[in-house]
Amino acid sequence: PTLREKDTNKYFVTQPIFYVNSVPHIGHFYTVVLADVIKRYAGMQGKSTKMSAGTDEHGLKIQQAAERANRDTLSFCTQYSNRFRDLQAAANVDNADFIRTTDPHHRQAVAHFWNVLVDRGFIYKGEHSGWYSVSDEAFYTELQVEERVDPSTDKRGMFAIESGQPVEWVSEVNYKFKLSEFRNRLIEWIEGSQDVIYPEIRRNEVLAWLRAGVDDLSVSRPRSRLKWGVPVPGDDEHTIYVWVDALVNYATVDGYPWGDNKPSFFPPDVQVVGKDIVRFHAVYWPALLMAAGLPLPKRILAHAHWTMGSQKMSKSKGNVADPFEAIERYGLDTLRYFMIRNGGIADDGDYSADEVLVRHRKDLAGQLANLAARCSSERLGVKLDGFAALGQALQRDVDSRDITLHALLTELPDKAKSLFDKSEFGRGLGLAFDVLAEANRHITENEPWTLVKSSDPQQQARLQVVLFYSLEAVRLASIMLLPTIPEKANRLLDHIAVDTSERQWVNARFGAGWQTPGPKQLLPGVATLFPKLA
Ligand code: ME8
Repeated sequence: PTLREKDTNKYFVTQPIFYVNSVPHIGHFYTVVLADVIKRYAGMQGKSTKMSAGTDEHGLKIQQAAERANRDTLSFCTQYSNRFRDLQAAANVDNADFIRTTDPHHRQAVAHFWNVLVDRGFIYKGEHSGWYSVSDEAFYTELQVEERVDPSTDKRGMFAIESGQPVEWVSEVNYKFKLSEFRNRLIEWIEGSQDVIYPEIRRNEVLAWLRAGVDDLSVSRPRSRLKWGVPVPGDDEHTIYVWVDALVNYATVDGYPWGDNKPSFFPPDVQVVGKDIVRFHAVYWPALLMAAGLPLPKRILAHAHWTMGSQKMSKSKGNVADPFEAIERYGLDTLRYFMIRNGGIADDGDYSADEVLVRHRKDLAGQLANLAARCSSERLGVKLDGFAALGQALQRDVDSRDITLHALLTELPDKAKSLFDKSEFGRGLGLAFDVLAEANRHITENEPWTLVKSSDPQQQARLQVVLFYSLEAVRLASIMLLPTIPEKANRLLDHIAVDTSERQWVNARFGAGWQTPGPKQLLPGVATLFPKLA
């Protein structure tokens, strides 16, 4: 039986579930925020949204980490899981369903999923030899490893080329999944749409792997080696491979197994992952879903990584940033804005305290809040006669000084949307800030503070037009910033008295803001929105 499709208005965004062998760092924070921005942006377009998050707690990596710490495995997991749960709240994630793979209902769902694969004939037992990386929880072939000296220990050893992690030779009897049978269907799926794997560099990478050929996948480990996981149903001597277990979370979080009911939100509309785990999400996961007869995700969004000092972040080098500390120091929305603006989808971003401060000072305080303050009635001492008057003033006067800004404001929403739709939020916001810079130039040139002193009716009319442009620039930029800096953008919209019902994406249209007679007074307080940081 095929599953009935979910309602088209439902929009499901997933975060990867994080390993509980260490505390969250700024890279995890980025994934979390990016997923939240995508979800909020969909919500602004009237979608009913769901986000999943959680922790990946089984497998050898966690088992060994708990052993090293001399701790009970589950309480070890709980301690770190809680830190990732805290991160959701600290990042102001809009309502995520948080799942732990040690939850009993998830463990039952994994066993069910396994049985479906067995029933449909995609699991068999076989000899497996290969190189295993505990850190990556992945098998590698001879071609995917190299012998070299580990610079941190000076010892020779074998390492995975792609991740740089040490590997060990393993030869054992495992259950295997007939991944190779899905090669052609996977290629068709990816080639069938430009977008199922984004960005293109990752899409090409996945197609190249598939074209080179795929082997069947080892999906269990002998219990003697791996105890911490879900036992293979009917064979306690084997434990289900942690990645199969982990990937199933995206279904369990929506109530899998569904039986005769249809899922509410599955399949995911966007699955946010880092570029390090593309193979698992763009090859194994869709193949497992095809095998189980379940619908495929609409899109895998693989973002680039954060470096520090242009180097891969690593605890041993000491170049890891703690997101909780950074939020404390810069304020959440400033950090969210910096990560989204500077963080890449295709290209790596470099995390630096100086750059966070520059974004805060130049963009948020210098362009956005500054423009809002410059056109505010308290500063100018002008009484606004309802916003409708501003729009009418615009109809009457076409002034050559307005042409550039007029065109930019008119084009901005569609241009930004085409980038936002690809989750290129940083680039879309770049356009909004270009327009804010032009709006600041425009207000400097037109000097409303001089116009306000004149009693000439023409000058008074001109004042209304100038204010109209500035307020529209603030309004459009604030609406576009809502997914990224929800708290501050809402406060700006309060400041310019935009009704809460007019903060949807459809309201981001030049001139659309002031059709209802607005209030006569702008709220104070915009100057302290992005206070000076040390
Ligand atoms: O891979 N820059 O968990 P994980 C940006 N449990 N993002 C980064 C990053 C960096 N430097 N480092 C990590 C796992 N990330 C599995 C996932 S999903 C079914 C199972 C982000 O704790 C990025 O999203 O190692 C990456 O994919 C994720 O954290 C990996 O987190």
